[in-house]
Amino acid sequence: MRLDVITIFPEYLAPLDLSLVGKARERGQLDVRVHDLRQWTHDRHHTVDDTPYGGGPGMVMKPEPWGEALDQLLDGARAEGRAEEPTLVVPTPSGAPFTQELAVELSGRPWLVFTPARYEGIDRRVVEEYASRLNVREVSIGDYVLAGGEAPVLVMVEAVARLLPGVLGNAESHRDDSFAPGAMERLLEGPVYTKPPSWRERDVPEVLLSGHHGRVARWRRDQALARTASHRPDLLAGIGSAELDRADREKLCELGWVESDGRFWPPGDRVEE
Ligand code: 6GU
Repeated sequence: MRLDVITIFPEYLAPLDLSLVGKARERGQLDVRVHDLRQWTHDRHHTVDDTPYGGGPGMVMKPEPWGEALDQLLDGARAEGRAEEPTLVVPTPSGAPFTQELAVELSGRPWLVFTPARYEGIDRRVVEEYASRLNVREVSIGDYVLAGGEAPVLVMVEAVARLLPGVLGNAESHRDDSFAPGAMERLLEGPVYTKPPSWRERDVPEVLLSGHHGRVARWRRDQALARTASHRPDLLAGIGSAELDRADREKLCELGWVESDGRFWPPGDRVEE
């Protein structure tokens, strides 16, 4: 997979040399290219921003450097005989949520171009221009505001890279991911333990030492249900009883959830008359 990042802070992307992404690059599984947007400016001050039309606070990124940068990447690839067009990923707090589902979709593309912005964002015409020719995704990583899109790019690249074939040591590692798509496997992962069996008088739960695979699996599922019910009740609310086995239903009842019309609802959610 090829990844391009166009930014006014190329140094911000230095972590892409490290760890999982860095190793994938060394192995040739990822071709990452970080570009300084200012190389596509032509004035002495390498200006990338200007005041917003219509007034208001802050500055807006000018369209011309982005246009020249993107055109050069696209033309260069065409000249090299690359058949595929990139997917353009535009980080913005007003984008659609970045989810595991989107990470999976992006991991199936041959080429992603990220355009992290600073200031109040990029002149709207840039997205319009490229959306007429490319697959463009405007994406937010959560409901909070960051100073720029570089940290979101690091987040998204890590989420995508670990899904590429051969990047994680073993493909099994994806299977239990919280949020990995799959029948009802939208539970948060429960706690994990390793040696020693007792640390500061805190013991590893007995069942994990028991060697009973069935009991271990049931315990883990109960922990996942409890954690999801507590931290992300939205993931469970309205879940159909048919997706739950008897022990799941008992666990949810124990946690105060209420079954009504074949669905489960959080404690305190009034069932309307
Ligand atoms: Cl993608 N950018 C910025 N600036 N803030 C964000 C974000 C993106 N996602 C959440 N907050």
